[in-house]
Amino acid sequence: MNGLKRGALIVVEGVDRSGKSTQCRKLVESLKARNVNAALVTFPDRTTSTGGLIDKYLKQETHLCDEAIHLMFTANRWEKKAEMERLLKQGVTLVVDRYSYSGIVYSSVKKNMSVKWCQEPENGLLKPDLVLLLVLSEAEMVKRPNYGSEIYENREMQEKVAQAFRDLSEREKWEVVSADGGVEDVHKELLDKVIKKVSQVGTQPLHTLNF
Ligand code: 2DT
Ligand code: MG
Repeated sequence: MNGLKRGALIVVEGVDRSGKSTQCRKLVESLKARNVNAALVTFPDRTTSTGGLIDKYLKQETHLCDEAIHLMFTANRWEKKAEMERLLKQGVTLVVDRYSYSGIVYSSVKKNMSVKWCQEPENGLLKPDLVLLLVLSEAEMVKRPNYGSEIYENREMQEKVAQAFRDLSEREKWEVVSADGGVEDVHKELLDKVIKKVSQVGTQPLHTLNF
């Protein structure tokens, strides 16, 4: 035992416009300010070769069938597994903006895709120590109507995604946090949970996903 504590794998999930990216950035800043070694990881990572294809698909510049794009998103995570594992073992806490759960949820709300099929290729990826789900109330969703022009950015899809995230959060052990409040209030609530988790996982082994 070398006494080095590993970092925590923290995932933030939620629908579009729930403030995930802002909150993830702020979490990393606040952790660093408390001398916790931390880094931000974003999925999809649009900078890799699979990420380039995913970016084109999301922007509707290229078409891929549902199965193929699903596997691209998964491959995009597999590409980063080794680097993530190395960082965690070096003691870096990773704050991850979307992960396998976005992969499963966005694909499985399509009518031809079963949850079981969508989960299978995620097995073996690193298992998060904590999943934080940002949820928006119906009223707040209506107040944030300005979706972008990417393929999933429309009300119908977002409502299906929101429901699927709620279903998944009940089955898995997730912390559900309301994203209706101000940026700073939501941040405080998230940071509190993250700090607790970081202090717990230091000497615990890393696990892999096994749906
Ligand atoms: P951003 O808006 O966060 O850039 O996400 N998505 C994401 C999937 O369909 N499968 C996945 O595995 C992941 C990580 C959610 C871009 C869109 O990509 C969707 C929104
Ligand atoms: Mg988006």
